[in-house]
Amino acid sequence: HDLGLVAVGFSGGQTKAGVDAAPMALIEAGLIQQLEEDLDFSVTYDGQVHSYTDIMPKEDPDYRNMKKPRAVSAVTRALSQQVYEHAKSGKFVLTLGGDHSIAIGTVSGTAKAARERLGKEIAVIWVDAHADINTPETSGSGNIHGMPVAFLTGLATEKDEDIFGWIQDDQRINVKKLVYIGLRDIDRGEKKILKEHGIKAFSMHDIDKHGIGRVMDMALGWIGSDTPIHLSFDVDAIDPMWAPSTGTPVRGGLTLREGDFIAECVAETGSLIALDLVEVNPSLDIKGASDTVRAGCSIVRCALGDTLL
Ligand code: DIR
Ligand code: MN
Ligand code: MN
Ligand code: MN
Repeated sequence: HDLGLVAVGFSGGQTKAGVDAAPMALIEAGLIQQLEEDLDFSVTYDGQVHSYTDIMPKEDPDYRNMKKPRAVSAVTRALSQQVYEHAKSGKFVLTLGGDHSIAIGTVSGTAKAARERLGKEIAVIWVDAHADINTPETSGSGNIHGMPVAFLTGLATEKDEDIFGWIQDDQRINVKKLVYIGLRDIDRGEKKILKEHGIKAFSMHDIDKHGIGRVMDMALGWIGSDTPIHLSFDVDAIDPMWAPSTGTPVRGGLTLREGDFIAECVAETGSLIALDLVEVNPSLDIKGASDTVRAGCSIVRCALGDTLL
């Protein structure tokens, strides 16, 4: 099987430096080798960690409360095209971030490719402590990594082509085909959005109540078989006990095994077409950086079909 790898060294969707160093840390930990030698993937990789310096705007003042809107827009627009091209040629697309704003690029790319190749709407499984569904108006921080789902679902739109106006209908996703797992830090405005639009969400409370096994049955049952799945995995879904090196850690998260189990269950469906691994920041909690990188590599391997037995 063929896999297209995109390494995105971008941190502009939030304010902490260092998340741009994650792709190199994951690759140096042996991730590509593990995919090729242990899991038999044929990996297409241009050998670069993209930082998109050539397309960075010279000036980028706040707009509608968003920080660095033109930079995030330009990077995700270019990334969307890269992901689209891999997916269009039938490759599984693995994107290593970077902060979670990059999912505007990855999901829009696979959504469009799946419509063209398979004639289908994709489902998105968003594994995260956060819902990342703020609109520019509901966001308290102005950080775009808290907004990607709003732009991808069309809950947030903008005419200016340089500020996400490039996103077309065929690059968007259906709120009914979105499922969250691991939520535990949701803003007031986000709660309202989730409720109003009937968005399927499994919080840590649901995992405590039912166990991760039943939660995965319910999550995958909601999506149904025969639907291509894009898994967007924010490492902060994992408890900081195991993945401390991330920008916005939240206690009370998934165990290391629950994180891997989610990825294993999605892999078992045979419908996974793309995976994002985001928000690993090796410069935060230096002592925990190698654990966090190992957790990230493990999630990727599990999502790509690695099994315990
Ligand atoms: C918060 C935090 N909801 C925001 N979001 C984070 O800034 O919109 N997302 N950390 O990953
Ligand atoms: Mn996130
Ligand atoms: Mn998060
Ligand atoms: Mn975050």
